[in-house]
Amino acid sequence: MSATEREASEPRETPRPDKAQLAEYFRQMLAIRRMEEALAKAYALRKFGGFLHLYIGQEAVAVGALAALKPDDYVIATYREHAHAYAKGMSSKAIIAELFGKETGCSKGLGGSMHLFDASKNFLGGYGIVGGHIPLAAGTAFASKYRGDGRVTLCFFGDGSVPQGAFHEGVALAALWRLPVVFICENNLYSMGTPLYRSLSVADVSQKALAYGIARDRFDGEDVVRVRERVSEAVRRARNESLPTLIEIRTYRFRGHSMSDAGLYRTKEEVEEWKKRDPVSYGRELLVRAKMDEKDIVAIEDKVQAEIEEAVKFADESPELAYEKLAEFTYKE
Ligand SMILES: Cc1ncc(C[n+]2csc(CCOP(=O)(O)OP(=O)(O)O)c2C)c(N)n1
Ligand SMILES: [Mg+2]
Repeated sequence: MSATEREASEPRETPRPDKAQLAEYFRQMLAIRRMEEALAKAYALRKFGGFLHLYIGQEAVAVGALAALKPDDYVIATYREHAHAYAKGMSSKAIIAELFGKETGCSKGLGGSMHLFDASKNFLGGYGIVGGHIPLAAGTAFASKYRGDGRVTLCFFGDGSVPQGAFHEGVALAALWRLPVVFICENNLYSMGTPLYRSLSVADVSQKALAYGIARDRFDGEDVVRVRERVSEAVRRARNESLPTLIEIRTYRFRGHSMSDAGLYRTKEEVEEWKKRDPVSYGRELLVRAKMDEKDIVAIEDKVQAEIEEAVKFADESPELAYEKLAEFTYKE
């Protein structure tokens, strides 16, 4: 099926985005791409250490899915969460400074790459334990239902979470208690160096929804508009009917699992094949098709470039947290 045929056969309850919305999705995806490229460069220069898991190649998933939300809704994600944090409205300055271990970072430089967090934006992390945050998403959704605040929780995790007990516990409770949560499995075909077929007996992750009697969906994630439309349906179900959905979005990371991955478990040809479906290039293509002037697209690209350069400079020049303050944020007085 061609991309156009696929688009034609897809549901249309969510209105097609206008040119300004398409431009905003492209801007966000490009900013995330440039931010992570800058982070990779800084890591190579040893400006910071620890873990760094890049999202490059998957941008349309976070941007499209979060475009389906209201600002008050909750988002919770894994250690590959820079994109989700940015799309939830956290600044590139707060994110980059956090990775650089600076006081101006969103977690005062004490959390780092895997622990981005901003309560004011209802972005609840950043979790390093595979699958460990899935029951937490059931918890925030329970809180929303209990309080009647009308919020939806979006929970992102990888294919590696699905065989974990915590995944099944979280989804089972969400189903039983009819919680307003959307579980999004970003199936990038690998958990570290382990291909899907070695970790899951059923390749179609969305089928796990059948066991719990909840709605499911499954589609490819390179088109930001498709992601927004399909996730919007699940968000509506959560908000209007207080029912959970499990969505599997097939995607691919272009880089290694983390910075220390030599990538010996997959071929160069496979990676190149997936790069032809680059979500950022596709987002630009959508703008061309919407007849946006080339100079206006270039203006977005220039603005993004300037934003990221300024954010890196800001992070470079920011101070580290004073030694005496370290415990202030670790223990409650
Ligand atoms: C409970 C647990 N087991 C093992 C690990 C080590 N680990 C870190 S990432 C990862 C792979 C997870 O893959 P996936 O869920 O597919 O996400 P992806 O990295 O592909 O985005 C593993 C096994 C961990 N962090 N937590
Ligand atoms: Mg994976």
